[in-house]
Amino acid sequence: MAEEKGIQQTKELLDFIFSLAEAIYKSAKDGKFSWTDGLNFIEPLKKIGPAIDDIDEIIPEVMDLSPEEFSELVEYVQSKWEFQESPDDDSTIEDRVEEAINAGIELLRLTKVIKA
Ligand SMILES: [Ca+2]
Repeated sequence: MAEEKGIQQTKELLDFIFSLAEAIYKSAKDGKFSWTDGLNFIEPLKKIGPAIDDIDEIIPEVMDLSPEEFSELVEYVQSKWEFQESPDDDSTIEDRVEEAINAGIELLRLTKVIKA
């Protein structure tokens, strides 16, 4: 927590990415997408708005993450989301958090490019 930029925006980004992943997982679980699956996307959609507004703050914050801050993000994610362990997947929670951050940044960049 000693770093200047903190991790609040990054937490919000992770909230968005993991809730989006969960919505996709829930919707596809029965093998088909139906219009009622749209309800699963309300939560992630509520989170993307603020994240887009904060994009100029999120990127520097992510670039500035210290190892301690990253550990805190991993703990945050673990406390909020459940992870399925699959036998053919040896990726750690750390890997997933890192991938989620990268995916989130790319998605925000893309959104900004499309909006522009
Ligand atoms: Ca479905």
